Amino acid sequence: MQHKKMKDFPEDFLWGSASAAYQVEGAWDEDGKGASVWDTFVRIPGKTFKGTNGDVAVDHYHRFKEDVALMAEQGLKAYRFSIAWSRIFPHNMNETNEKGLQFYDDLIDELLANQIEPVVTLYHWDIPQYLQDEYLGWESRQIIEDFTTYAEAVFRRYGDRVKYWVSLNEQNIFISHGYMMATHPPAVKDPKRMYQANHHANVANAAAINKYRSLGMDGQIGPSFAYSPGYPIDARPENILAAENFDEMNAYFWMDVYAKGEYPTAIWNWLEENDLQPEIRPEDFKILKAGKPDFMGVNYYQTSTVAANPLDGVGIGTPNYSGEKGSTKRGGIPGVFKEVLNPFVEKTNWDWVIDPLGLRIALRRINSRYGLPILITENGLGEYDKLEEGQIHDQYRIDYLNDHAKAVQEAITDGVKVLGYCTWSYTDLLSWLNGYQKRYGFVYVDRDEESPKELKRYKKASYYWYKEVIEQNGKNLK
Ligand code: BGP
Repeated sequence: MQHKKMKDFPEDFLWGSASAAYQVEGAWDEDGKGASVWDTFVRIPGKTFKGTNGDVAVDHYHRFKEDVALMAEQGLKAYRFSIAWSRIFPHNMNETNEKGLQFYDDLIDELLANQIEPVVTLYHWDIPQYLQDEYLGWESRQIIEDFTTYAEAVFRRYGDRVKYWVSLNEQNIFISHGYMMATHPPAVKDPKRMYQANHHANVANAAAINKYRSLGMDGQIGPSFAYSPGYPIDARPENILAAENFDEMNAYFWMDVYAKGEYPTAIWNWLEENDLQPEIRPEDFKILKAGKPDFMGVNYYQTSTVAANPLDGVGIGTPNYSGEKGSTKRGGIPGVFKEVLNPFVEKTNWDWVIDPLGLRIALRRINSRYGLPILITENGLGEYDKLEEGQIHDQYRIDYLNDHAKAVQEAITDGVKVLGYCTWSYTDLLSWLNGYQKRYGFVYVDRDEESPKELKRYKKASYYWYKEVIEQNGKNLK
């Protein structure tokens, strides 16, 4: 629908930006930190772009004051970051590491001193390596207890100051990449194991939310889901059904569990038919149903366009991790759907679809299906940036963010409750599989795959643009 008049962004709207521990901190083995699965995975030859790792990343661990000062100058209202579990419990689940705890105390205090709301992610993919070694991490039910223990420790430590918590970041991504595509740790290709690990992650997520509630803390908690709404390629009924399949299997399969504590019927049925259903204990549904989040966190980058795929049709595809436009090989699930090219939308150099209206559609669908408030926990453009005489003219990023923020305003005008908008990312950082050349930040960090150089920070054109958006509470969006 088209509106005659747009609603304003709410006065307390969280104009934010985001990062994740492994992608920014560096200091991978300092101050008592233990190894995470990512510290190990990046050392396997051929796993990441040009063998890049987060050993130094953008050295946020040592430079967080400089980074927060840049946020403050920009007027940022919220900063979403994640805690590295292996800084808090480096060697086992019985002993915490005071220096690791202190780092996040200092970061949170620095943010609050600058009127920046901390939005804290408990888990952004970096499970301690010893839990992987001891019992295969997410594949064991023991993870439910251990994740809850870790969550409780950080709730108790920071809960007086942190009012927004993200439980799991993109469970759909770390599970599918970790256990189906083998592109993330633990690099397994086994759908049966994937669905079991995924079920444990669901229960762990709900158990952490339940723990938060039981502590009676004053704040909000929810997961961040990577939602790519599905479009049918055309109006042929079989393609409409393929799009339904896509959304049920790739989105509602997770979000229904978060919001309703149930698996969608058609997908559960498909799992049983293929003998892929996870083992579930009767008490799991009690935990899942009680663990309904306060908000749905959404990481939105793109939409997916799909068509019908026969039982002998295409399987898993190959994403573009090189930045060579057009190198993606689209895949699908035989008998369910296949991804196809949408001729109506632009793409980035990494073949990610640019579709701002898709964000409004995503917000509308979540609102209709779950009736939960939404916190946009990531949205941004990964591109090559050029540093020219100390300046970065990233007009393409300004256009991208402007159009997406405008789509958020349209969704708000549609009646969707949106708590905030966190761009990905604040500074440039390590892109898990794409090295340092795929940049997302408002702040350029001068380093590349070959060398961390001096890690000098430069404000991009988009930094100044977002400053104005925040000042005017979105009134200057075009
Ligand atoms: C999300 C992750 C982020 C970030 C972002 C961009 O899936 O939560 O951590 O990396 O995507 O992805 P990429 O770095 O692959 O371009």
